Amino acid sequence: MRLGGRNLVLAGVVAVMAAVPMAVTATAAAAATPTAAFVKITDWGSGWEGRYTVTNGGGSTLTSWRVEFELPAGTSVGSYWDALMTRDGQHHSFTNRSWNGTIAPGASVTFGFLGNGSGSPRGCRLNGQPCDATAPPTTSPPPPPPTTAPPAGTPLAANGQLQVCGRQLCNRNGKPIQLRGMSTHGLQWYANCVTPASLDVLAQEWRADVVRISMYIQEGGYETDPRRFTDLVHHYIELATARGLYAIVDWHMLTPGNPNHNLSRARTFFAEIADRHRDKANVLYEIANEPNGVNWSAVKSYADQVIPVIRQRDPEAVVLVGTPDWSSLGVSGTGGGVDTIAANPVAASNLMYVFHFYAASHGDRYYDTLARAADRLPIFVTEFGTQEASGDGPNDFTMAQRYLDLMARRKISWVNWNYSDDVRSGAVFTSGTCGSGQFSGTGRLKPAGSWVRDRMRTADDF
Ligand code: IDC
Repeated sequence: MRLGGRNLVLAGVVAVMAAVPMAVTATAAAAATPTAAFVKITDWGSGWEGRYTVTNGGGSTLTSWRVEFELPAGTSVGSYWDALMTRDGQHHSFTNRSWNGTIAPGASVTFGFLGNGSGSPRGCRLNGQPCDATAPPTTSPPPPPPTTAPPAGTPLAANGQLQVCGRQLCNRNGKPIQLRGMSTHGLQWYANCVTPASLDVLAQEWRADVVRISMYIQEGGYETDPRRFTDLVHHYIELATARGLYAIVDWHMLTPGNPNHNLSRARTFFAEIADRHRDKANVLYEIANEPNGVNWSAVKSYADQVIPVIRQRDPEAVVLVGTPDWSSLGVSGTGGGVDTIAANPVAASNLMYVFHFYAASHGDRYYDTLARAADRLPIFVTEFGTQEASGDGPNDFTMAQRYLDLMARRKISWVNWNYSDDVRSGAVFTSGTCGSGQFSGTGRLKPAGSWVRDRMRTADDF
C-alpha cells in the first residue's frame, strides 16, 4: 500500500530528475528517492550489530553513496564492514567501498557495524538528504526480520543449522548429508578470485554447497594486518550467506606447524567472527588447517583453548579440528593417528576431525586411513587435490575418484583446493581468469577444475 503511494509520487520526481545527471544532488531535495534504512540485527544490552540498507528507489543509477548519522553520547561504533567510516565526535559518516558504490535503480546494498552502548543512530542523511525523505509522516514500515531467510532452493535453505550426529554431518532434521565445495586460495594472494561474480558461478553453475575461506596466518596473511583480514572474512561470510552457501572459516596455519604459536591470535579472531555471525546457520569454524611437527596432545590443548571462545558466542556451530602431520590423521608422520585421537578426543559436541589428501601423492595407506577413521571419528575433508601434495604436478584422477566414491558412500563432506587462477595445476582457473572476471562456463578451467566441477554439479542427496 505504502509503496504504491510512494511510486505514484516518484513517477513525477523521476521525470523531473531525467535532466539531472547524478541521481541525487544537493539541490534536488524532493528527488531524494534513494533511502537508507537501519535495523539492529542483534542487541545484547551492552552493544548491538546494526545494518543499513541503502536502496535506490530512483530511476537512475547511483554511483556513490554516503550515509551520515549521530550517535548519542555513550554509544560508539566498533568494527564495521562494507563501507568506510569517518567520525567527528558523535557524527559518523559511512561511504561506499570501491565494489559497492554503484546501485542500479531498484537495487540495494548493505553495510554494517557493531555498536558499543545502548543508543541508536538518529538524524540519518543519505547523500545529504534525509534517509527516509519520501516516507509518509505518520506510519513507518515494520522493521525487517532480524535474520533474513536463506534464498530458496539453496543448500542452506534445504539444511539449515548443521549438527554432528554420531559420526555424520547432519542437517537441522538430523539427516546425514554430504557437503561438496571449493576452498579459496590464500586471501593475501587471491582475494580477486573471490568476488560476488565468482561466488555466483560457484553457487549456481558449479552447484557448490560450501565455500572454504582460507585465511593464512603467516606468509603475508592475518598476522600482518588482523583488522584487514578479519574484515575480509566477514565480507566473504556475507557473500556466501547471500547465496545460501555454507562457509568454512579456515584458520590456515601452516608454518610454523604448532597451532599454539598462534593461540592468542586465534582466540581474538574467532571471538570476533563468532560474535558477528552467531545468528547465521551456515558458518563452520576450522580452527587449525594443518598442524605439523607436533603431537596430538599439543593440538588438543590448542583446541581446548579455542573452542570455548567460539562456543560462548555461537554454541551450536560445527567446529572442525585439524589433525597431526598436515591433517593426515597422523599418516604422514609421528604426531599420533586415529587411535591416539580416539583415545583422547576433544570434549565438545558438534565437532569433526579434519583429513586432507592429494591424490597423486597419497595412495593406499592414506585411503585406508580415511576408510578406517570413518568408522571411529566424525571426519570432514576440508582440503584435497587431484594432484601432488605441492598442489601442482600431474593429476591422478583415478585415485581421486576412488576417494570420492568412498566419501560418497560414507557421506564424508569434501572441499577441493583451490578456487583461484594460481599457476599450479591444482588451481581450477587458468592464469588471468580472476583479473578478467570471466568465471562462467568451462573455457577457463584447467583439467583439475573441469573434473571437480563435474563432480560437484551432480545432484545433492539432502
Ligand atoms: C600451497 C599453495 C601454494 C603456496 C603454498 C604456501 O598451493 O601456492 O605457495 O601453499 O604455503 C596444503 C596446504 C595449502 C597448500 C596446499 C598445496 O594446506 O596451503 O597450498 N597443500 O601445497 N596441504 C597440503 C597441500
